[in-house]
Amino acid sequence: MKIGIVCYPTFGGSGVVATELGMALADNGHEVHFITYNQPVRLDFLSHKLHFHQVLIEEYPLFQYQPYELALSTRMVDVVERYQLEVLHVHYAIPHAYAAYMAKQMLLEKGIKIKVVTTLHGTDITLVGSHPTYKAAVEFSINNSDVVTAVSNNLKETTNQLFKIDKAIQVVYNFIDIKKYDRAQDEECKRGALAKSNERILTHISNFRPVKRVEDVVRVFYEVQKEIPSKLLLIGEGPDRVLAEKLTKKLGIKNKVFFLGNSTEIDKILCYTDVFLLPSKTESFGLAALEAMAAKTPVISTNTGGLPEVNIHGETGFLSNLGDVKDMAMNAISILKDDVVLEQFKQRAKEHTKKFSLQNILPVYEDIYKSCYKSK
Ligand code: GMT
Repeated sequence: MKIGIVCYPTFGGSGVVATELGMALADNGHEVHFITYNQPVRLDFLSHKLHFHQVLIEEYPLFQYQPYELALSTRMVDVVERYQLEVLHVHYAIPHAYAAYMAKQMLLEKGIKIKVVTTLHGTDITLVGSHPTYKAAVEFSINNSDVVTAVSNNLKETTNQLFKIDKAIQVVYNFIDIKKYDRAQDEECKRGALAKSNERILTHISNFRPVKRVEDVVRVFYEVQKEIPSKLLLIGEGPDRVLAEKLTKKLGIKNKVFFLGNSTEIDKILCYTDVFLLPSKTESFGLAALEAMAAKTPVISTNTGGLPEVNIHGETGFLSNLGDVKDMAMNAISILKDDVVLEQFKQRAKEHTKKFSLQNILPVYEDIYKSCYKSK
């Protein structure tokens, strides 16, 4: 099939999922066209099956805000027509689903039919999409997509609570290429560069937005390091990084915390990790937690949003109430203090990721595209 993928090309989970999906589809013989404003960060190769079409914005002084949706839908029309695409799969509703609807209408005028699949990722519904500024447009573009998917049951329920949705939302879990993480584990893991042999390593990866509660990460670690010799790795960039840095100074643990910035080698970093921390305010799925588990890392997280569908309490890690730093620290210590317990959690975390393997989820998306094609 010929599939167009529209996403944010950044380190955010929706862009990562879209990019991994596109690469896997191309590997399976489909022709995939990414339509984004930059080459997606995880798109590490292009081929005759994998294309990238940049959305360029004309700066014009009249506009306080450049009309990105117009440029995006125009580019979609152009690429669909030129490469005879059959499906447009847009990740993150805002503004992609809306732009795809416009592209679909413009193409119809030309006698070209295209199907639109919209995947809801989380903040496009919970934090941004339901805001009165966008709500009507988001609701309209969800209802006018041919197929709508959500990355967890919780996100599906939340979408139906927040919007008047008149079509069935299909849950398709996020997925992971487990083999990639196995390869990183097999290679030499240069853990010694970051911690002494008796120290445990805790890691957090995110975009450092307020929803991630990075200060809670630091506070949990503060409690843990009192009992267990350990180091904290913080991966990613974002507005709350400064707050986290300040807090490490205030708590006197600056020399035990490493801020490593954004990375395209998450699999390699995770191979050092003993416990992954994700104390988010909400998380529709928690792709970072799944990536950690694929690298045999138990997860200490909140019990919000879709996290209980990914992290199983007492099995792959632990879930705590939002903000309950003491409970999260106690749970982390209970895993980290004993080699045997740690190994059991590691094994179970890894085992659980099979449910979310690329092999299981890719055919679900392929069936969705096929169903669109049949109903053309
Ligand atoms: O986590 C973020 O803030 C980024 C955001 C995105 O869309 O890139 O992540 C959302 O989508 C991910 C992929 O489906 C999910 O794993 C994240 O849980 C979700 N984030 C939130 O719901 C806060």
